[in-house]
Amino acid sequence: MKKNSLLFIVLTTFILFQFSGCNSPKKTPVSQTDISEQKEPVDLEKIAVVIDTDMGFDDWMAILYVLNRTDVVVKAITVDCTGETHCPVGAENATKLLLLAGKSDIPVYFGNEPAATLPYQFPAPIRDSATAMDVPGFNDIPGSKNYKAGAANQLVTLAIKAGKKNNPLTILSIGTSTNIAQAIEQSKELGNFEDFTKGINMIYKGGGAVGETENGELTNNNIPGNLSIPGLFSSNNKTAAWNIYANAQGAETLFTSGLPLTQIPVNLSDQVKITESSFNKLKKNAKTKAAKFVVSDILSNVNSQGGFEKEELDYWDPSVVVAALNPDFITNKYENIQICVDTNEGDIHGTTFVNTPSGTSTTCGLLNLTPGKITVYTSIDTDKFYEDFEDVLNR
Ligand SMILES: [Ca+2]
Repeated sequence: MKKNSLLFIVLTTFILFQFSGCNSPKKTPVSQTDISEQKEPVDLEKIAVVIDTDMGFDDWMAILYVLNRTDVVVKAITVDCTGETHCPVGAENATKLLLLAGKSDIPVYFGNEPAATLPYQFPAPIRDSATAMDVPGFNDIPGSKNYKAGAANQLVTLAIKAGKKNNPLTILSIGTSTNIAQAIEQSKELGNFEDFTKGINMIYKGGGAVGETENGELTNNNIPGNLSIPGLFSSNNKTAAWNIYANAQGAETLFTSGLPLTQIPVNLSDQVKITESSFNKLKKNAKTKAAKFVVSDILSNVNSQGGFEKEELDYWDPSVVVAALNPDFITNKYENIQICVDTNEGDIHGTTFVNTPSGTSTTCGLLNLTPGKITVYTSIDTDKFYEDFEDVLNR
């Protein structure tokens, strides 16, 4: 943190000096590349991360947590415009979060909304609320224009660059798979998919759901989807979860790409509830701007759901990033799993199925399977989650 802040001050001073007027002495222009070369020694000590987010209320908390991790350097935030937020407002909101965290130097890029995804959008009130980001005090933070279109293109560029420096990226995917799927397609079209792959250490995909365990193996029995939201959305589809459902085709492109992948399904996220007691502890101990923002964020959502007695909120995306960055918190995981995504129309659209080794299920029969072996985290130590989440936010 200290090292990073110092670097930021040095860079900011340097950049301000560059633009401070014509009366500065003549000097050799220093390109953007030279600046990033200067960052190199610091970067190599840290986990290089890109946060791919759809800027929902839980994404905001997850982003602040990642930004506060002293062992992480966030290379970019890519905003997914197919999920909970609308763009480009979602990208501008990301710049406000960065300002709040004192990290305005991190670039923000936003993607697009493919026409094929329109029938599967998140409910309009959720998207409107995520876009308005009406957390008390937040909209007083000045917006910045430090964001651009072209999220997929930037993912390709950043990954190839990271691969060449032998410091491949960890991608925290907490929205739909739209940006990553487009990056995969673009790099294949340009013939540099191999270089793109070299630049990716691991993609942690938050979302989807897995069925019950039998004889120590995952099955497709009773998959706990999360599409139905009381008062907002009802569906006969009981097995799909939103991050996959909202762009099932994109998810399939990711899952079948062969890129290193760890799925963190809602089975894990649902274990970490936003309870009144955990909230009260967080509120009591909140010292930093980040922690105080998270307290306001939770409170405004709980109030809009009729209070703690009625709300059913989980730390969805925070649990994904905490799990991804603390593998020692994981209490149950399955390795070497093959998964397929249902992209057909119908009541199981967007469901992720496991290809059960016993072969009892033909669910994946006609669907495309992951060629590589993926890991699925299904359980987290919730006490460690609450403790770490609070500690890191207060750094
Ligand atoms: Ca999200």
